[in-house]
Amino acid sequence: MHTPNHTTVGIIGGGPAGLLLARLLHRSGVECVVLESRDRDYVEQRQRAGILEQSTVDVLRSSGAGERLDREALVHDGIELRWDRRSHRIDFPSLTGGRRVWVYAQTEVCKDLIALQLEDGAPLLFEAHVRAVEGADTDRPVVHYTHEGQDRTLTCDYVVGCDGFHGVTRDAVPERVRRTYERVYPYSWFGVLADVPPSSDELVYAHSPRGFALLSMRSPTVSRLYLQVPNGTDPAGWTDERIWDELDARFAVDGGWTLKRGPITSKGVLPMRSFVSEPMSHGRVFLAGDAAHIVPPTGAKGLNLAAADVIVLARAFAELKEAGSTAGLEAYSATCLRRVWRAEHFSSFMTGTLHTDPAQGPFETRLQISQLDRIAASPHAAAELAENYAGLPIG
Ligand code: RFL
Ligand code: PHB
Repeated sequence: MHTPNHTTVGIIGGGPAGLLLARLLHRSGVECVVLESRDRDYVEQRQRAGILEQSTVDVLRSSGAGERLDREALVHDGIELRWDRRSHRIDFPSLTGGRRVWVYAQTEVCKDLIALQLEDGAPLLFEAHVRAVEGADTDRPVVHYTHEGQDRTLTCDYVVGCDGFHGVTRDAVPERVRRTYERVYPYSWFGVLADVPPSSDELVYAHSPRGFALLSMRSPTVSRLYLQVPNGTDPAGWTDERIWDELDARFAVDGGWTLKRGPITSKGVLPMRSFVSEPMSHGRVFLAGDAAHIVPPTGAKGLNLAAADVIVLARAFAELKEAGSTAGLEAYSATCLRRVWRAEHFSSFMTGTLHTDPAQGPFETRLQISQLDRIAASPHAAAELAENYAGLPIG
């Protein structure tokens, strides 16, 4: 592939944020190049998010990436909460004026966006590792990267860092203006994929004396399950039988319910973090998605926040092209941070309400139970959860 040495928008990272941004810019006629350090297979197979909000689905559809999603995604109108051997269903449409969520894995979103981009989109280079972004304060920021064993540069009018939490673009925002906010949780999620139909039609979030558990799914025949485990847990110490026994114990509910067991095809442990880096732009460099913020996965917000960022940014670039106005770009950081902090609060609330902190005593556990009882008893409390989970409209 011809590798350009100048572009309007240089996009670092070909995860969901970078790929969706490239799609939206391409649709508005704004030139861009995507540099992704991994190979295509890796990006398409990386197991991560599973839940899409209405506004994420809307943008995928309007950008032409909704065809397979509309055929294969599972539409969910609610989630189930379990605690104290009881359960309560949160109904999204009735509590939110008709909003719902879609179960469609991040792997599938990436596959759809990559296929479209390679068919008719802007250049997308795999195995192009960005080493540094320089000149955020100038009108020609430069991206230094390595591709096919050669050191190259890409000069840009603007650079967008969609390179995730471990990316390099955040370093282009000078220390003197950067503020970071962070919380690392004293537990991790042990996630497994299993070749067995999901044991429930909807996701089940369970609080239990043994710790949190989540039942999710990838398709009518594949289940995705998570267990709270101590940080540093080695998956090798967990046989399939031990995993199923532990899940069984944590999902236990009065009135009978059976967890279907099947062969486990993948296991992985992920640490949990809340993180925000402000501002989300400096000069001509912008940050989007996990490059700027991380949420713990209990609220299913990470991928949706990444999509919301790039929707705002793509609009701002379209406004620049059509009207010559930089107002949208200047407002980008403040606009996104309002939604980011709402999602940080909600994700932290869901995490704190459903997990067992190793340092927590019986008093804190009673507070969690009281909070869950309140959600079951009050449509107002339930609506607060439902609105946040199903996603607020993008302003
Ligand atoms: P990504 O997906 O990390 O992509 C960043 C890309 O940048 C590349 N990169 C570089 N490329 C070039 N040069 C460099 N120097 C580079 N450094 C990095 C990387 O290879 C990668 O391809 O960030 P992005 O696009 O911002 O997307 C964010 C989402 O991936 C993330 O927020 C979600 O997966 C979070 N999340 C969930 N979000 C939801 O909305 N709903 C969920 O149900 C949900 N479940 C989850 C999750 C995250 C999880 N993990 C593993 C953290 C479940 C899990 C288990
Ligand atoms: C998932 O299916 O991977 C998933 C679903 C909901 C969450 C987190 C992860 O809150």
